[in-house]
Amino acid sequence: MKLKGGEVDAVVIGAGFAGLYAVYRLRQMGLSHRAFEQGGGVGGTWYWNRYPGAGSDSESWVYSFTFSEELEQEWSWSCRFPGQAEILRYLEHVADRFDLRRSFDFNTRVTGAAYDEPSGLWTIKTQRDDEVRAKYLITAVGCLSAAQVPNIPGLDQFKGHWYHTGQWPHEGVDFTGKRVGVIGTGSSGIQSIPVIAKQAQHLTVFQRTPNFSVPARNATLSPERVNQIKRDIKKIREFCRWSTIGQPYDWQEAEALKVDPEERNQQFETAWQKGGFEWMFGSYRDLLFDKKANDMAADFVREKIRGVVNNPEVARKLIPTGYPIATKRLPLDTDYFETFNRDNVDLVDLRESPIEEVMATGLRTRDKSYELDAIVFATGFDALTGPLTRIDIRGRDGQKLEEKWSVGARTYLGVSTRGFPNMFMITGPGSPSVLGNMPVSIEQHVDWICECIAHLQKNGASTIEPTKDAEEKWVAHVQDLADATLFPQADSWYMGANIPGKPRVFMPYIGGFGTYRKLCADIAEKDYEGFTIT
Ligand code: NA7
Repeated sequence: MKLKGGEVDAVVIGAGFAGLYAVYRLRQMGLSHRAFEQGGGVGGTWYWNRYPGAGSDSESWVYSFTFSEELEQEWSWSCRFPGQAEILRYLEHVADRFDLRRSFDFNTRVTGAAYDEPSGLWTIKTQRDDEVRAKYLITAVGCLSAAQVPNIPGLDQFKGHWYHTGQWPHEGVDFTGKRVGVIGTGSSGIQSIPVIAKQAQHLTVFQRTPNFSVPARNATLSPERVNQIKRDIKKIREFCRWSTIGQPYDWQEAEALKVDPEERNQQFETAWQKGGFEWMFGSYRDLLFDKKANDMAADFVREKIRGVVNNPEVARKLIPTGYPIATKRLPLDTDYFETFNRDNVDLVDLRESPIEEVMATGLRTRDKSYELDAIVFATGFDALTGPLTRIDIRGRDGQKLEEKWSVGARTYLGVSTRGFPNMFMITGPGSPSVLGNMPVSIEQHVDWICECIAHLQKNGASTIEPTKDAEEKWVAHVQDLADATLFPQADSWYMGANIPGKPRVFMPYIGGFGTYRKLCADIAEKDYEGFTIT
């Protein structure tokens, strides 16, 4: 076994937004550290998700770091919702500007991390047989990084090429003249389908659950708009930090059920024309709590779909029913529903006719065979827990994280889990993370973790971990908050429902970014209430 790194204060896993900022802060604190990244470069999500149409659904000027005023003022975004290439360029710029790359070993997958009780150190191992010991283990592995390819019989016989959106070839894929099948209509499917349709000879969309989607209305930013944003950025950022989903807007005081129908429709329509998440999350405050209110928003979108899709039978198949709007992650789109009016696009409803097998030449559902040259799996991820349980993480007494979480993720604040001392999870399950603007969540977590580590170092403490009581209460609290909403009514990846056999538990904290931020700060203030520090 090579002892490449020896012993350091902290090991960071991942080089996305979270890993980059964690390394930046650790360096500032003067703590020795090593960081590992499976990919060949920085970027995390934006390194891997290179599928056509991939991009952020948060506005560019808030989907970025706030820790450096210079960085914020120097960097200019080209448009409202930046694409993958631009975000990756940004993260590469951040890595270079702050000289962060030298902390990372790239192309290095962490395979395991084990806590050693006598020494109080973690031993981290990689697929290259590196071994490094660290007092603190910081996971920056992302929430949606464990790609999920469904186990469809026959995939190995397929003679064409197949791809998962989250593991897209770096050289790109040319679908010109090809018959392409896309499986999945979540955000990745909805972003990629319109782009693939324009290139492919023919596109067949295999849809299991129809999705609601709101127009993004992406647009380039004029120099005047960029300057205005830069002038106001401090105020905008502060608003995001304390808002419900880390965005520059929030729920209104008004409730859908209490305003008159004309006013309500007018408001929905105005926001629809503006585009973006604000249509939902800057709207009536009862939309995710009251089914009747939610139905009003859902019906508005259903009507829009009917209005756009020419063929009524196709429209019927595309119209979501059976779950409240936005309880599955709401996608933003550019001409998604319009794409089904193209002559070269067909829709297959898998609820009527499920996929039975992949053949050498395509795909067969119960009723029909489809000849395909390429298959795109836009089938999502083992969200939140997957990126962590795919690493062999073992805490006290050799307990496996995967085993501990076999009944559902158990954390305190989504940042720590009992039995795994000094392990900090950036945006882990039980934190708000995926319910809003990720960089806002990430910065808050990294800052909190680093301040916690500084506190431990200052006090000569050797370990920190949650008490049994605090963890149990947090798990129950996360569940109670979710149960007060409509979210548990959908088979979503928030609920683990997309992974066969995964416990059906709502994973993120839904009490709001601002509330959570305050809670974390109060806990730190009260000498890390709910944690045992030795
Ligand atoms: P999602 O949102 O999990 O979407 C996956 C899609 O793939 C969804 O439509 C699924 O249908 C479908 N799916 C999954 N497994 C199958 C099988 N076995 N057969 C047919 N269809 C299937 O993943 P995305 O990558 O689009 O988005 C992930 C997040 O990334 C996104 O929410 C943003 O936060 C960024 P289902 O709805 O489960 O019936």
